[in-house]
Amino acid sequence: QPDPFGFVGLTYDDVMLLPAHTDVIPSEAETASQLTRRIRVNAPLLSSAMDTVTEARMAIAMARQGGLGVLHRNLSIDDQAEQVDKVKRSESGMITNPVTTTPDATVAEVDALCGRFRVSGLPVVEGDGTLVGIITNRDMRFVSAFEAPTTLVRDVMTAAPLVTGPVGISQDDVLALFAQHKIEKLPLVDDAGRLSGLITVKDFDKSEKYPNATKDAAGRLRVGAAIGFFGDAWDRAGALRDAGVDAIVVDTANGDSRGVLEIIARLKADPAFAEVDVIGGNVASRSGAQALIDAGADAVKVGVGPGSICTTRVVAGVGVPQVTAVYEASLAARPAGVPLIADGGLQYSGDIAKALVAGADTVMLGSLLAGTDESPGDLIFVNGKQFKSYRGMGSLGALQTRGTKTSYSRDRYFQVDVPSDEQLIAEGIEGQVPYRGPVGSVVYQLLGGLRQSMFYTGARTIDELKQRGKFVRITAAGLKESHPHDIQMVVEAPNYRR
Ligand code: RVP
Repeated sequence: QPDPFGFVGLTYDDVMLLPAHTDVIPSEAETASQLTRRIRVNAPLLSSAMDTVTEARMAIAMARQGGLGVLHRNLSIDDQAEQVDKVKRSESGMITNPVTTTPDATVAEVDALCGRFRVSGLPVVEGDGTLVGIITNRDMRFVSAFEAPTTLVRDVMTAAPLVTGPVGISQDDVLALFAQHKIEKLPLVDDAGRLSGLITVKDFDKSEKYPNATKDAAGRLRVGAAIGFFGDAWDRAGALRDAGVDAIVVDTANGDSRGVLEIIARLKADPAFAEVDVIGGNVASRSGAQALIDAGADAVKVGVGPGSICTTRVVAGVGVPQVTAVYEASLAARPAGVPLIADGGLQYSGDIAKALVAGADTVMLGSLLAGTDESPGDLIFVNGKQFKSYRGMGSLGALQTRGTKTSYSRDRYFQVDVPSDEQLIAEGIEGQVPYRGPVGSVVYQLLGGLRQSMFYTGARTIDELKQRGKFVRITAAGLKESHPHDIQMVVEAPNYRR
């Protein structure tokens, strides 16, 4: 290296965006951006694949807000696939593969299924899939808890002939049938009378409530899920695909490595995964991004060490401050037309615009979302204040949690051959973050902040922001001036915490 100290690494707190002439007001700014080569999102926000951040509930909330959740992989393959399934079933124009029951099941069994999938009723089918009835709350209302285990579905269901629709029915026709027959569920059947889908009134309500939701072509919420590269990672990828995952994230601390590049290339070459986008990471250099692009990644995730819970930069002494890392990676990604995800290290809404101007297309958030209602885990009370726990996937606790015998958080840090738990080298810590209420209000503030950035820089779209945005480098004095100073805060702001 000819000039080892000439290469300076900068992060969010080192830079500021310059104001520029504007004729855009914040409410006109459009926040849609490219997540992968094929997937577009209305909000450029992802939730981290961490066991204190993203399970089905978070993924549903993020997709409804127009972003995307990436399900963590510190759990068994079946459990992770079930989480994908939950998201895909949660809201849909049409449920293509509805949960069903049979005439000989008991009301107690139906009740259990309804609870598990959070639905209020089930179509009843016979062996070959022929629709013979429907059973909903209305049919079960007068069956007591004592009778439920012995009462058969056939005796209480609403039996055929039912109001049904053909596959491909239009939204307007569905609404007309709901109104005309005062029903809330419309089973769809093929010419032979076999059940081929279900549309519920609840899904229409939700579509109106979440107009920006990230949805697939069938109207189902989109979801991402993490895999590793070691052991049964390939089986995990297959199970996630079968459950309907939209994007697989090969989620490691060092994406520019043989195992990661190989599994990405294998996924991209296999026609069985043609419908699934593959995101690779993490890297923090131009050459690292180029390696993932050459392997075929549909998006590249950037970040080595910026995470709030991450100790890689002190334990290993390795990493690149995040704004420089994103910029360097963009030198490879932009000419290739591959979107970049800036992962970790964001503390305030203003950091989103900085990441996008540096070259990212979306950002991934851990600590900013870990304190919300939708993250896994309970509220913790300390001195009357509310917190939720948050830990790095490289923390000792996370490394010791096994997803399956051969795939777990450990391969994120390439420590699959460590003989005992005592010999693990942690690269993260365990802690807690302040409780922040529902994801909806956090995302609202984050997107609101981004719209203000777009207003100040005169950008109507994210593309314009990326083109027009210009940086100024600031000093420690500048940073001090940027934050509130010479005052004691007495009222909590919804979007600012020191
Ligand atoms: P942050 O948003 O700053 O909390 O960072 C979250 C990111 O940190 C994750 O998306 C992931 O890339 C990274 N991470 C997760 N675990 C660890 C660790 O234990 N070092 N780092």
